[in-house]
Amino acid sequence: MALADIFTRPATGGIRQVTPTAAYGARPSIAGPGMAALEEWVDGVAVLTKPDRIHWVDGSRSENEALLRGMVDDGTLIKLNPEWRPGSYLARSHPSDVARTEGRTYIASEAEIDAGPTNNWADPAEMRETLTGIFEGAMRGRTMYVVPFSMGAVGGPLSHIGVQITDSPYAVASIGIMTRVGTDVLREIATGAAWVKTIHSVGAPLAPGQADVAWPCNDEKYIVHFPETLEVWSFGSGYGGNAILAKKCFALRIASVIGRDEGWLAEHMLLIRVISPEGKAYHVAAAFPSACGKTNLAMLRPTIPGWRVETLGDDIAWLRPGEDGRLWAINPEAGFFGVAPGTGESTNVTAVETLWGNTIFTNVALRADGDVWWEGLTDTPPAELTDWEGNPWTPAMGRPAAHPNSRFTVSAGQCPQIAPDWDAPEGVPLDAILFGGRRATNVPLVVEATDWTHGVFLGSNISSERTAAAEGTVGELRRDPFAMLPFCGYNMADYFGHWLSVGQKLRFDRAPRIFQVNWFRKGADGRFLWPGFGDNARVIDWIIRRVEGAVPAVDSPVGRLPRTEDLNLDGIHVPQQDLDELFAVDPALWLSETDLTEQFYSTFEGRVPAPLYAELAALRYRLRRAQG
Ligand code: GTP
Ligand code: SPV
Ligand code: MN
Repeated sequence: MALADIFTRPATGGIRQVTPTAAYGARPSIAGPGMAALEEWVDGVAVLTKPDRIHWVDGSRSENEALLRGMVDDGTLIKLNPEWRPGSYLARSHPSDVARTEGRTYIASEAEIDAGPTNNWADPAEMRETLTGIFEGAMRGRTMYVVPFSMGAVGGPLSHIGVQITDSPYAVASIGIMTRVGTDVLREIATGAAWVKTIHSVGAPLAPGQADVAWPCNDEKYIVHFPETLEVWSFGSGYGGNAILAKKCFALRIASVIGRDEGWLAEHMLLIRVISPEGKAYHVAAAFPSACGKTNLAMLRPTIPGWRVETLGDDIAWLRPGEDGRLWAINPEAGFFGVAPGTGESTNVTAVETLWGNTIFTNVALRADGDVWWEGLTDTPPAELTDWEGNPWTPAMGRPAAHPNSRFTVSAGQCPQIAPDWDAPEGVPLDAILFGGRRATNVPLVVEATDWTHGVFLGSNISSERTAAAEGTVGELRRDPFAMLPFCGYNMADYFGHWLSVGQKLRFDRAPRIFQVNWFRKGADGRFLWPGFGDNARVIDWIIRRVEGAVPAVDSPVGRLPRTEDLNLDGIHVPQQDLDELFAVDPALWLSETDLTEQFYSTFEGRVPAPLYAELAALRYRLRRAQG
């Protein structure tokens, strides 16, 4: 049967084909005009994938406990020692399934140009054929879970609903932490709320009597988005953004398309409230590429007295112009799926405290006492360790005990500095937006954009050294505009244009100010020039004072820089030479960056908005003038 048939088949047909199997179990007893379409879709997917059982997830505590118990019994999860880490588990993935697979991630839009040169495009009709083939019988021997979830508070004005069908109980438990799951979402669907269809299979059907493995997956992977029909189909991977479809697939790739059509933005951004020594609150969103410091900044503990930060979100923000001319933001998620390595008392003590219990760890190392460890949690590793692959480990082996993209999954509510109103449906009004990346050279610690258009130009030019969060060579520089390169569901040039148009809906004096930051600039000796982490509050402090118009800035060819005397450096020692290097703008090197920008823009074949070309020309003019 072709997938198209599944969606057009009359409800009665689907139900007749599926319900006779008693093992498929009870449907939810919620009635309403929206339920028929949901049940028909679920039935259709069951007909295609042929699971042994269907489980409608209600989001209850007892259900979650049963799910976790089942995964411990079958070896999917290791229960950690409750004395150290109550309610917590370790999952070890297959060594081939450890990060998002961007090469296997597709945008299947009707027209290729709508995916754009930065996405893998697939013809939707052909892709449906392919997916029909590989999903055929893919859930044999397994339970198919139906997980209704809400991104944003259930029923909130900026929120959106999805349903994920999955044969991975690990994904179900993760979605339960990362989103709002359960019966109240189903009630919204029943009353007719729109919802997005997402289907996931690890792609490892079981023959009768065949024993399962701890981490089923398939060498062949497909992570496919249908932007016109608002669907996601993911096959073959159980890991992170490949499997928790609410996150990158829905809340970024699909939501960016919905946002384009409805006049808002779905962004790869953390969200914080910064409270000044005077007690005034500001809201800041920041887009950094994967594994470039969002979770860390989201949980910032300022090292300068008087300042406080409350966490609102650590990975995704949805931004919408309000009637008041401000840009309002929500964090659509409900948990953190954070990078473990590098998370320790000296870098992100808030994360360490958040992880006290009720956490699913994936691919970290296991201590002899049944607790977990990863590089950077403590300076020296504990005596006896089992590495992320389950083998005995010693430092002498010369490789990390935890996988570089090992992660923790934990509820936002467990964060000790979570904002009390973090899940307020209406969100918060933004005062500043930061763009950043991991740049050892060229990019100053902080630069202020001269206006919205210049800010969009800065965002479109973000590039960053690759990290372990996706496949590819770590350290290699790549362009990652708005930190959205792997997450924009449509043509990136149109996305730049959409950013410009959102700016026009804001009141000029109420739009957030835009800044570029770079915590990762290195000296000739290879060490970071800036202490980073809690000391990033010193940069935020300058940004807030700029928002208040309290300090002047220095014009440079690339944007406005702080006067050194305006940076609060009390209590740390950054040598003058390092400061000079942190803010140095080398016109020759920047001119070669502008060539890269031109090259990059040209890949969009005339679609990049003219105002950004004008910014590029103006930047070149300023750089040449600075060169003398
Ligand atoms: P994703 O969840 O993949 O989107 O990553 P993220 O952007 O949330 O990155 P995260 O905050 O987890 O940081 C990734 C790595 O960068 C960790 O190893 C951190 O220790 C390191 N890092 C974060 N902030 C800083 C900083 O200010 N300076 C330096 N040198 N490293 C940092
Ligand atoms: C990222 O890679 O940006 C992540 C992890 O936040 S994942 O959910 O796997 O995309
Ligand atoms: Mn991310």
